[in-house]
Amino acid sequence: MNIIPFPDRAEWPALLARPVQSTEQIEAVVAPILARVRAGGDAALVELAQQFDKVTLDATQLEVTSDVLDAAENQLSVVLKAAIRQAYQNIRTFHEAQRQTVEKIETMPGVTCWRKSVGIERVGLYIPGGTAPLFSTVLMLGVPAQLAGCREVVLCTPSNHPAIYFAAKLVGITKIFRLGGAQAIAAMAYGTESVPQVYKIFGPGNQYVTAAKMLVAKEGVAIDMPAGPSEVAVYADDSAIPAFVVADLLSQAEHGADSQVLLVSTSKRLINSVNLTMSTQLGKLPRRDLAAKALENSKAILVETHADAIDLLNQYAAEHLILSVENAEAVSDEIINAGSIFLGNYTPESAGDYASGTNHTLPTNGFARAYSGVSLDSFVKKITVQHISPDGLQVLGPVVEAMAEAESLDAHKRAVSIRLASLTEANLV
Ligand code: HSO
Ligand code: ZN
Repeated sequence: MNIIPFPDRAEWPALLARPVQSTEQIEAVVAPILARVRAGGDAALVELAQQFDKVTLDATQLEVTSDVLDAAENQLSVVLKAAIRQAYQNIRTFHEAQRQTVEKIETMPGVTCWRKSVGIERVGLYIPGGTAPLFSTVLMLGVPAQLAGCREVVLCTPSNHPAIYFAAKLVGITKIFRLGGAQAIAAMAYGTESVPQVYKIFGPGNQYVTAAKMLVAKEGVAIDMPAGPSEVAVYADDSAIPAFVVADLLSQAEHGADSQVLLVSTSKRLINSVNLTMSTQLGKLPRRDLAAKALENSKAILVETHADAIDLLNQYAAEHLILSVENAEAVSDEIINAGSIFLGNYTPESAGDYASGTNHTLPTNGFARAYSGVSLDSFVKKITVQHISPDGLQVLGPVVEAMAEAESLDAHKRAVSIRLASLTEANLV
């Protein structure tokens, strides 16, 4: 790791900056793909699968059949299936508790307002292919979609890993398409003969997938959030166990060469032991080349005081923040910017990545300053409802009339006055 002792506050922004990705070049590649799918539908998807993924399909093979989905179960070990079922249960329990009960609020006598949650009717989930089959992400997106009551949930993935199919079945997804890359996003955004059009698209992906999501978002399709490379920051003191810290840093680093890994401490001793232990653990990893690349850009920052550490971490706004410090829960109260926080020596990020119950789709790239991770809320819209009784309008009406008149919006005023007049007439009779 690159050890940075006591950097000046003026140096922090540069130290904490994420690599900037030029989106223009990627968008120039992605925009024509979107246009091709929009114009050509399934036929374009078939051509693009051949061109980019070297997969020969005809249009009838885009959708994964129920036989293939059912067969997935027999291809997995009993242990893995039990693990996936347990993770499913925990994620369900945590997200179920996010349901809010509808509360009718009387703001003035006879004036009642409330908000109801309705699942987004059609949503699309994208699960990338690549070296790690992210079936855990199927649970993280599929569970809240299921709980929200989304009527149609479509999944696109270029992977045919049986655990992806098994997880999809658990969360009740039945429409799965063998589609990857920007063309998968286009298919869900515009709809084709076989892929249903959706209103919101979720899920991770490479720069092309992210660019495609950003482009369709400009056209009015909602997206979960712009995804950047995954990140972890660990704040550790002398109560931390260096080997655990190393393991956590490496668990993030193995995601990809562009993963962001940051260690912050007031203890020189801790930073030195982490640094010494790193190579031993790294050497044992099958994905050590990727992890080593990510570590080239990693930083271990030594700070003077606890207050400095907190300020620095709040400035960085990590996707994942591990607090391996004494009184971790009290320290977490001082954190105002982070996607998800992990407390103490026995709470690895991996637990949240897979199975504790929290969602692992989280804001990267500093977005944690203003965005939350995916939750049940991400899959619902909230519709406000109100009812005003005749007595209610008598008290609220004059308020609205005065404001409408001052905004010079006479028709607004009349919509109230006409009713108030009718009530007065009714009273006179
Ligand atoms: N750390 C990733 C999620 C993940 N890890 C999936 C393993 N599988 C982004 O939060
Ligand atoms: Zn992970």
